Parts: sequence; structure tokens; C-alpha cells
Amino acid sequence: MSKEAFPTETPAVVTCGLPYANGKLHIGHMRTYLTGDALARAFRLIGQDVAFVCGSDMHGTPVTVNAHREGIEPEEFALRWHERYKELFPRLRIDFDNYGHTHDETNQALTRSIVKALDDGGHVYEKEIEVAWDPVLEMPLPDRYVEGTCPYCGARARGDECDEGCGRHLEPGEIVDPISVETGEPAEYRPRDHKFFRLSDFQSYLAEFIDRLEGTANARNQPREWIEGELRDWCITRDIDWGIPYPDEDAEDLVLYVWVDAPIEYIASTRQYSERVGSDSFDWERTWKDDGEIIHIIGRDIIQHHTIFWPAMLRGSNYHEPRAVLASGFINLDGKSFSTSRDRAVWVDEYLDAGFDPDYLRYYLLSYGQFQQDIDFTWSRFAQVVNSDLVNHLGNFVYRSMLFAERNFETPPGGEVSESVESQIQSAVDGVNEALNAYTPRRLAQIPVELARFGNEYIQQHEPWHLIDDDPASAEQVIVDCLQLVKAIAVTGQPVLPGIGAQIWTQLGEEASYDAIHVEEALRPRTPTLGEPTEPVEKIEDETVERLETELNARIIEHTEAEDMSQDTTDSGDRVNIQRFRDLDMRVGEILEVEGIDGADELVKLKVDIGDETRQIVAGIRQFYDLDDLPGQRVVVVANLEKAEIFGVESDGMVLAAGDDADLLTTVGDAPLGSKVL
Ligand code: B3M
Ligand code: ZN
Repeated sequence: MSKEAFPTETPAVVTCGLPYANGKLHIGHMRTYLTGDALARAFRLIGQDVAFVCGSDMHGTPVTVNAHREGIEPEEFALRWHERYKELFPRLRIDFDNYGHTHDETNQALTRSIVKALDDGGHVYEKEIEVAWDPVLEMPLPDRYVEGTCPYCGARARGDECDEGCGRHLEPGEIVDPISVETGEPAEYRPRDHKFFRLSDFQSYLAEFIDRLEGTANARNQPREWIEGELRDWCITRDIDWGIPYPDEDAEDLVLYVWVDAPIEYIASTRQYSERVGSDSFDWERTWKDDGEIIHIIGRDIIQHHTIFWPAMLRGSNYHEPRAVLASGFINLDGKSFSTSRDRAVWVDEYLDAGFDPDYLRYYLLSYGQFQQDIDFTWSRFAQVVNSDLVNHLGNFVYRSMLFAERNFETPPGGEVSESVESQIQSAVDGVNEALNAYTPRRLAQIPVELARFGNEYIQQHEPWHLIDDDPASAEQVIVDCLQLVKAIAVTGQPVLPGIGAQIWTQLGEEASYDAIHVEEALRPRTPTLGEPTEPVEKIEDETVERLETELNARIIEHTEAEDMSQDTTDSGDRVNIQRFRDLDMRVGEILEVEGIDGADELVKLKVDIGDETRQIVAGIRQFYDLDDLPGQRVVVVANLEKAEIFGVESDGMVLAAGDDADLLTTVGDAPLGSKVL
């Protein structure tokens, strides 16, 4: 690593992607916040000066579309959700140093000054473009007001993002076959002047930036291809009346695209924190303009925004660049992503209402899988992990150690810790440092549990309950060792298990403020007191898991069926709606080989190249074609039909043909093989 290792002399800021203030949050959303919180706590634990900031994302069509559905003004709607989020995060022990929102004056002022700086620096220009327009409602259709097809990968996409396909950000006017989400009717295009940020000015800067960026590998690898390709300029204004007006009198009818002012909240929120605690305690300007260590924790769907648009904006307005971006995988249910609209989700409220300690979720989400991997959530796996790691290992070791000490000694014995235990604790302490420097938050969760595993084996091997009568000195040594391990568990557990850790800390009778300890404290002698031990972690019962799983499954089924039915009924008469049509995966292919099938006069077996694979397809066209003419012929293939066996031959797809003579459908131009037909 070329940069100074943590803890650095310079202050750090840890940020989490801003939640849109537009609806309930589910536990999938929590992965980045819990991780950010754990990292910020761990930084403090190793003596790194850090501010942990975030805020609600108030602008943009994700907010206006939902506000409109509820029939209230976007501002009122967004503020309402903002207030709820502010209360919700601490309930999971996610303690931001500052939680602001993008519509507050700090952010508006900073946004205006940054955009002005970009404009003054010559990085912004105006251009006429075609933007989507709803001919029925007579209104512009920016971003999420349209859906259509991604021009890059052919997947179904939202107006500004290919959310189900290649993940690219889409510029206004780019989406193919736009449909208004308000009316379900095709959109038109109309010309309109908009402001563009000349990203191409930053191409060589970004190429170097991405090489020095730290964090998870996905955050470097995904954008590299885009940076090295053509960097298209970025449209930074929209035609809606909710947002921050473009800071120029001539263009005040345009508001800034939400992705301009949203990341600026990272700076604004740090500034609010700094103004609250005083710049001697934390200096936002130094951090953001000079030499701070800026660390962004985000979902993997917004890598492009944080590794291309954002660093270019910072550079163009003379701010400091991010040091690291950590991009998380998604949390799925049964391999499929959470869906707010389908109620296919485990809601944070629901988790808390079930009465679970927030530390369980913190531990589960941090320990299960690498941060950048997608992971599945099931209540049974959640319970299994909690019961095995936190109850059987951690809780059990802590409780039995303290109970044994309390039962057998008036004052628990003190003295030197054995060498093997000391070195185990030392590597746990080093581990916290390593986890931060390697950006592996999962390690932070594993460390205290590994100490407990070690402790359980240690106590099992030494059997102090046998030693206590025959060899009390050795029994005392085991207790000294075990209680030191308990202390080390509380200390190293602080980032991920702050609630459970604090409880253990109190029971140990330690007096220092738990939130202010340094990780080295794990190695320092304990205070020679002990409170009344209680079990620090409660087992999750099978019945609870069954109940939650049943409820979740029932809800998913009910909502999926309701959605399917509502989709069916939107077909009018004998017409199908666009979604049903899009469900067919039709692709351009080329016939590579043709063979007859024994005993079937009408059938042929084809090998068809459909871009990224070759399919074997049986087709009823034998009597209409000279088989030698077929190889090289371009055809249209339905690629997502169920496989079938025809005359004992597997057929994996269908080639489309018209009329009684099976006239094969082909393409007029030369769309690449595999292109989606729409
Ligand atoms: N509000 C939410 C998202 O796309 C979006 C993040 C903004 S981070 C500056 O995940
Ligand atoms: Zn795409």
C-alpha cells in the first residue's frame, strides 16, 4: 500500500450512501450502514480520528414519484421519511456523528458553490438534447418517470439506470422505447437545453485515480472499463420542480440532477458535525480540501457515481479525492433481490419488533460472506449463526468464565496472563488494525468470536473445576487468563457488537468509558472486580424462527400473486401488456449447423449461435428449405422457452418463422448476434 497505514495523523471521514427519503427501509439497506458504523467504531478503537456521516437523499424522481402517489408535496413527504430514518438508525446502534439531509441549507449552499466552481472552471456547457415527454399528461419524463430498454445490454431499465442489467447510469434520451410510468403509454422525445458536465476533461485524471483508489476490488474493476472507453459527458440538470435550482439566473428553470447534490451531502454533513464540535475537534475543511482520508461505503449499484462522477466533481472544484470506496453486494431472499414494491423484504421495523438485539443483525450481516458478495437472508440461517457463534461460543465462554470466578473467589484473582493467551489477544488486537487497512469488515466480526472459541477450548483443556481443590494456584491462573480473554472480547467486539460488548464491560466492573477505549486496552490488566454475571446473549428459539419464516413466505406469496394478477388484468381484452411481451427473451442468432432427424420428415436439428452461447434447437422447417442453404442464415430465437424433447432430441429454444411455409424471420441490418429483439 502506498498510502500511510491507519491510524493516520490526518483525520478520516467515513460516509454511507444516502438513503432516498422515500419509504420504509429493509435490512438489505442496512448492510452498508452497519458496516460503516462498525468501521467508524473500529477506527476510533485504534486511535484514528474519524467522523462518521450520512444524511437523507431528499431530491430526485425516486422521491417525487412516491410523493405524488401519496398525493403530498415532495418536501413534506421527504422530510417525514427523513425524521423516521433519523430515529431508526440509532435503534440499530448506527450512531452517525451527523445525519443531515440534502435539502438543508448547508448542502444547498455547498452545492451551489461547487457547481459554480465547475462552471467557472469551464467544465460545464449547455446543449440541446431530446428528453422524454408524456404526450398524455403534457409533462417531461425525467429519470424514473420512464422505463424502457437499456441501449447497452438490452435489459429492462429505468430512465437513469440499467438497474436489472449492466448497471450503467443512463443519460436522458438514451433509454430505448421509453414508456411513461405514469400512464403506461409510449413517451415522445422533445428538444430541450440542458447543462452538461464535461467528464472527458477528467479522463486522464480518473485513469490514475482509479489505480490508487483503495477499498474493495469491485469498486476499481467495474469503472475501469468505462474510464478507459469513451467517457461521455454527464447531463447535470433536469426538468422537475423539486431539487436545487441550477445556480445561474439564466437556467433557474432547471434543477440539478439529484446525483449532483447527493454526494455533496457527504461534505455538508461533515461540515455540520465540525461546526457542532468545533474545528479543533474535527476540521471539515482540512478533511475535504486538504489531506483527509475519505472513505465511502456504498452498494455495488452506485459504483459508477462514486468512482467517476463524484471524483471528477471533487477534482473540478478543488476538493480532495476519496481514498477508498467499499462497495457491498446485495442481500437476497431465495436468490432474488429484495423488492420494496412487492413487499419481498425483511423490514427493519419488523426485525426490531421481533425483539432481537440489534447486535445480532450487525454480526450476521458483517460476518456472513465477504462484503462485496451478494448474500441470501433466511431467518433460519440468521438464527443458526447467532445461536452458534454468539450464543454457543461468545456468550457461553463469557458467562462460564465469569460465573466460575464469581462462585469460587471473593475477589477474582489478578496477576500475569499466560503467554499463549497473551499472544492470542495480541493477534486479535493486530487483527483489528489489519481489518481496517485491508478493508475487510468481515474480519472485525470474526475476531471476538475467534477469541471466544479459543477461550472455550482453553477452559475445556484446563478444567479449572477439577483444579480448584487440588491445585488452586493453577485454577487461579486459568481464571486470570479467561477473564482477560473476556475483557479482550468486550474490547475487540466493540465495533460489531457494541451493545453486548458494553454489557460485558460493565459486568467486568471496568470503569473506563466503553466508547472511548483503545484496542490496546485488551492487553492491559483488568480491574480486580466483577459484577453479577448474566448470560450476555439470548438464544433464538426454533418456534420464533418458524413463525418468522412462515410469515415472510406467506407475505411474499400473497404479494407476488397480487402483482401477477394486477399485471394480468392490465392486459386489455385480447391484447397483452408490454411487460408480458418483454418477458419473452428473443434474440438474434445465426444458424451454424443443420441436421435432419431420423424418422421425422418435417424436423431439423439446428445449432444456433445466439451471441454468448450456441443452442441446439429443433425446428419444423425441413420441407421448406434446402438444408445446405441454412448455415450462415440469421434468425430470431426465443431463448427463454422451457426446454423440450422432440423426437428424442432436446430443443433449447425456438426459431421464429411466419406463415404456412415457415418463412424464417431474420434481420434487415446487422444487429450483433445475441441482440435482444424488442
Ligand atoms: N440516494 C441511493 C442509492 O442509489 C442514493 C444514494 C446517494 S449516495 C450519494 O443507493
Ligand atoms: Zn444495461
